[in-house]
Amino acid sequence: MNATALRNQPAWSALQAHYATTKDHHLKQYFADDPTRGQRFVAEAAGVYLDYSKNRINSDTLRLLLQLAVESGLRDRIDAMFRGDRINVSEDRAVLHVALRAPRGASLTIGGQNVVPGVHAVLDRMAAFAERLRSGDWKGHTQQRIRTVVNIGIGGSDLGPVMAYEALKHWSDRSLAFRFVSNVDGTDFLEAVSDLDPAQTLFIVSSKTFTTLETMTNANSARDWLLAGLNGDSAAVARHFVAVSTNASEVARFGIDTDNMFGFWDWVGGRYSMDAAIGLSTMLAIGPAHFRDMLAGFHEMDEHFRTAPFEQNLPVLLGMLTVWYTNFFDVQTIAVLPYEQYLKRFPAYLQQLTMESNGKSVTLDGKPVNYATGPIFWGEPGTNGQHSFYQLIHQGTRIIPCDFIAFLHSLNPLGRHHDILIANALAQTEALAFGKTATEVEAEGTPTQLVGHRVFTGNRPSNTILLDTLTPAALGKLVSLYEHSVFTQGAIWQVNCFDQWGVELGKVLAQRIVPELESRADPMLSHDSSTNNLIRRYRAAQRRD
Ligand code: G6Q
Repeated sequence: MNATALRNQPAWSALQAHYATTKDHHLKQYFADDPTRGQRFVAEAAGVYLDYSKNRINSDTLRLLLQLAVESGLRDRIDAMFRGDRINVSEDRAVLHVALRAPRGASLTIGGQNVVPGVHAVLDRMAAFAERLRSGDWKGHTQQRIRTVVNIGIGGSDLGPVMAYEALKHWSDRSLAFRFVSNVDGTDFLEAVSDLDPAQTLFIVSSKTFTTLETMTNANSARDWLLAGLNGDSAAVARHFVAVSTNASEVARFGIDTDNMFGFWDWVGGRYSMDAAIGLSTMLAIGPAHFRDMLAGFHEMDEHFRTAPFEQNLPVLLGMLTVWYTNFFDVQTIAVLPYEQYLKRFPAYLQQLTMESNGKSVTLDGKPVNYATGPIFWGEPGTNGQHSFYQLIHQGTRIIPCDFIAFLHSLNPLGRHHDILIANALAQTEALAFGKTATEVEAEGTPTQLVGHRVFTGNRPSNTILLDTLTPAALGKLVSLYEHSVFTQGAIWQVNCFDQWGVELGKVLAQRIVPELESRADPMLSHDSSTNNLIRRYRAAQRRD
């Protein structure tokens, strides 16, 4: 199927016609017409409850969206991924992050080779290391116990680990501290280590390629900082550095003992690697047993995605709703609003997952798309966002579909806090959907000149995603839910969710300008006049002119 073919799908045309006739239908009316709507437009699997009734859809919308999924070959795409086909066509790679959470004894193959035993071999090595470090058996160069772990990585080698650490802090060993350094801005590194004792610090250099400029710059500074604090004894590196990478030779060149390297594979994309060895910091924090619980949660949602009929399939439903808003309502952004403080980095994590995966404008065969693809994802935890940007969601001119994520039980029960938190989440979805009419505002005694300001048009869509408690398994389910929702969207748009040429570009471009900023001699500049001028201005400030 080529790009034009998507727009020629019978379901696509039917959805266009359906949109034209239903686009102004108000959620208030949908709910009035069907008092059971709030129980009908729901789905539950793997302990995740999805209420999608407050979306601008009816049964026909749903039927047509699922028909579009069928016509777009979503089933084949799912099967191809789980079969280990090289579905990352632009990099000629299989995409098998689902194998990272397959139980011991399962079989997922690439080119006839079962990759699951290799996955568990690495998990076992990680677990052995984690036990040693957590028990204090692993000592630093001066025989002191490690008290702080600093993960150095960026993008997929940072956002997953930091999100998971924050999300699962409740389950972590509080006698160990964790820091995450990603930015090449020296402030990030210096602030992270300013109060640390090198003798008690372990660095994890997390880099799939082990060539990423930011990570290697930070890793080199970390090595200098360590050696400066430990009398320059380079033997210390082996006790204070471990690596997570696919590139053993570069790891060895850096001076890290490859016995302390934890590998993964080219069939794991960076943004899909938090449950591979890139999750080493997570395992050190929460311990191997909890880490395995997290993997089991991922796996449960993977199996649901792989096997459940589309109409009950949570990732498919979430993904197709995103397609509905993106391609028919011309929605530009989607807000993700966790009512759970521990998920404060979840929106940042999701930004990479969603936008690096589906921010594409050519199809799998390299042809330009003639429809919109990945929307912008953003968000903040509730209730904080309510006191800032929710204004625009309630009363602005744009439709911003929202995912409200909440847990039935708090990990930190404290007086009435949780009841108030959840009441806010529910109240927001209600207000967004139903709004407040001028008549209602007037009935409250509002002065006439203020009525317009206080009207809420409503009809603003949202999903509510409820889980029981934020356990490691719950986090795995939630991440897997979004991973497969992204996959579903990508299958409809026929884009490659698994490459990132836009990110690669940045890696190359900076390498060209660095020497031009640093050279002693005046460089021959051949950029545009703006870039040339900015380079000269920087050089002048450094007195290199
Ligand atoms: C993720 C991307 C990107 C990558 C980083 C770090 O899917 O590919 O964010 O994770 O650029 O790359 P390394 O792990 O190779 O340092």
